[in-house]
Amino acid sequence: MRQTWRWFGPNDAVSIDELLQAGVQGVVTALHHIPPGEVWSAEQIKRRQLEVSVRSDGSTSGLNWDVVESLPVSEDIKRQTGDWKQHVESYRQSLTNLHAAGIEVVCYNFMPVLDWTRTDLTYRLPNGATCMRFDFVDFAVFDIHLLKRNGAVDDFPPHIAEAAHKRLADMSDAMQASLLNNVVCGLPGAAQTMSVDDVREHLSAYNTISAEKLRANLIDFLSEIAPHAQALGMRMCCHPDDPPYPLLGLPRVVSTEADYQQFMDAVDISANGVTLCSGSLGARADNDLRGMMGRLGDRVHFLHLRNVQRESDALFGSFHESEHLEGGTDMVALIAAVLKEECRRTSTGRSDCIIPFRPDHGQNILDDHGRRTQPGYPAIGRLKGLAELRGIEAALSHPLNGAVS
Ligand code: DNO
Repeated sequence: MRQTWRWFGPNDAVSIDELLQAGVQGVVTALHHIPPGEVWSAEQIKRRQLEVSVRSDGSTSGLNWDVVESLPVSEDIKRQTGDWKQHVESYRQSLTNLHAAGIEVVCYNFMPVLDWTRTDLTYRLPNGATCMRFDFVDFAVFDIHLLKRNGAVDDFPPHIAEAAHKRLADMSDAMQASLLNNVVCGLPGAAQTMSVDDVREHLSAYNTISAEKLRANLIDFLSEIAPHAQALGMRMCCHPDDPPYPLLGLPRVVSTEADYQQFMDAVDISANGVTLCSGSLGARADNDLRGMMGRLGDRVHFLHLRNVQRESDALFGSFHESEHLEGGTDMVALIAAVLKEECRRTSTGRSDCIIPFRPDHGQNILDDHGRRTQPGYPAIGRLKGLAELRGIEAALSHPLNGAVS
């Protein structure tokens, strides 16, 4: 397993020097400033590679840009509207340019409008750490009462809608503003302030797009892109919906093993693969992460290892981001499945037998409090996660352990 780390570029509050001290082996990054639909030029890619390759004193870091996360898919491609065909062309060109720069693994997602969604970015745990949380009742407050989306009330179980009604009465204006802000954090352009009207406009563009249509559009996109990636020797890997169920009346088609199986069968080549995110998928009780690694493993090109604590027995509901070895996913079992897949690949002579993973998200602990990092991406909380995951790999790979062979 290759120990990678997400780095948001020179403005990231966690520096390349710090990544080295954390023992990171490779970098996951993206050209976040380039809008979806535009080409990533060879020059811009080179510039980011250079930024990854040096420490603050100008000496070489020895680190490479291993994985792209994400090469974003434009909303036009997802809906097949406007200039979508041009955007597909740009996507192919970006892949060509990335390949020329020596980068092979590209993560993307196919979530309409939203990327990830949380209601609280600094949920306080009993030990003083903070983490991100999705509270189903708060989300219902947002959807039914702040956004006032048509029909929203019918999308929640009656007891949740009722609880939201009661909770709203106890929420100050400041609390409502903060809830709104937390939810829109996962929207495109969230760095700028987005109003409720902006959100409504984004949503209305999907009024006529059913889940079937979105799935067909994903398959069309992959039919164009994956063979190109395959010819270049690259690997595309689709990140799951986070959380893995429909929100705000939007369709979602990458939430379960069956979803993955469907679009992988439709374009049945190895370049059409999976980003196995145990945190996103694990928010849903019926996703069996270890089994998914076993069954889809051949096409898993990238792993996000984190854990969530589901807060109810419902299939969908509230959850918070737990420590990497706590929560609903048995991380030891999952890593054992990853190591087995790596052994299998080695025995068949595959060149991609070492799968990159990153410790996904982390709780804010110690000096993370007060450091201005991206939500979910603190330095120390992630380092703790990485260290724990690395420990599992070391133990399971040790000759004394007969479990892997
Ligand atoms: C959140 C991330 C996602 C992910 C994209 C991949 O922390 O896991 O934003 O990068 O969905 O396309």
